[in-house]
Amino acid sequence: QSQFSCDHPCNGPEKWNHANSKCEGKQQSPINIVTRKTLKDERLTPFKFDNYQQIFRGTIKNNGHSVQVGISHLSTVSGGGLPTSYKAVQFHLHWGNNGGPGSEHTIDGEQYPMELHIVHMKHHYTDLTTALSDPEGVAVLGFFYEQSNRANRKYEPIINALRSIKNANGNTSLLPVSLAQLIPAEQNLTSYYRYKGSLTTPGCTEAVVWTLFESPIPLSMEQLRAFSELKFQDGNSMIETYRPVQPLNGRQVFRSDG
Ligand code: SG7
Ligand code: ZN
Repeated sequence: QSQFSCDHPCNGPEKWNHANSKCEGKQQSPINIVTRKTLKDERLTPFKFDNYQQIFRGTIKNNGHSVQVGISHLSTVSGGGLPTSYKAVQFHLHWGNNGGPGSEHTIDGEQYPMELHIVHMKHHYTDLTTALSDPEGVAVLGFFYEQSNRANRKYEPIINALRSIKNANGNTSLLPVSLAQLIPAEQNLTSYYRYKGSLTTPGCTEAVVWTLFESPIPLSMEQLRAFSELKFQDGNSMIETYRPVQPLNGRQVFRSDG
């Protein structure tokens, strides 16, 4: 895989097609989900989350184009119409400018302020590179955020760490946190969308089973704005870290029964 290219602006999505020919593929992500064109699929049953409750002390890193937390304990997801179980590898976020539109996927043209991606790979793989050579090797669980009037206390470990990683390549340890506390309660995760797509950054590999959950995660405006305080590798404000929506090219988007 080619590494993320850091032309100006550093996130430069318009340059990605030139950065890697795979970014011109026919099954790219993100997409706009047109809900009236989605197809209800009985196989999209509830997910089974294993060990999402585990509290861990992760390291959060400003990698120059996003913030990312690696997951070194074993947490897996299965069910949800996935072909097998997948283990969590890392999570990261995409956001806008000071709480403005910033999600990668859009629903009926609506762009949410932020989007969380928990990246998983099939449980029997040991590295992402191998998983990316399998057309269903990676499963990303995507969650939208919505602006709320109240601060979300469950996000304090993440938000508080941001001030220590403003510059690219900065990293700091998180206060104890669990994956479960960062996503909506399990009973609110039965409504979701499913389609086959790609990584949203170069090399744009078409190896991703995408899930977008309907239920958003609330954050206050102040919490959302904290992400815009970060800096890209080139020193500019780390804002609008999303790739624009890509053509569906005839793909069907499915929805669960939830
Ligand atoms: C960010 O998004 C990073 C990448 C991630 C990519 O550039 O978080 O992570 C690593 C390990 O480089 O790529 C393979 C992978 O997870 C694309 O992820 S995304 O499609 O979920 N946005
Ligand atoms: Zn992402």
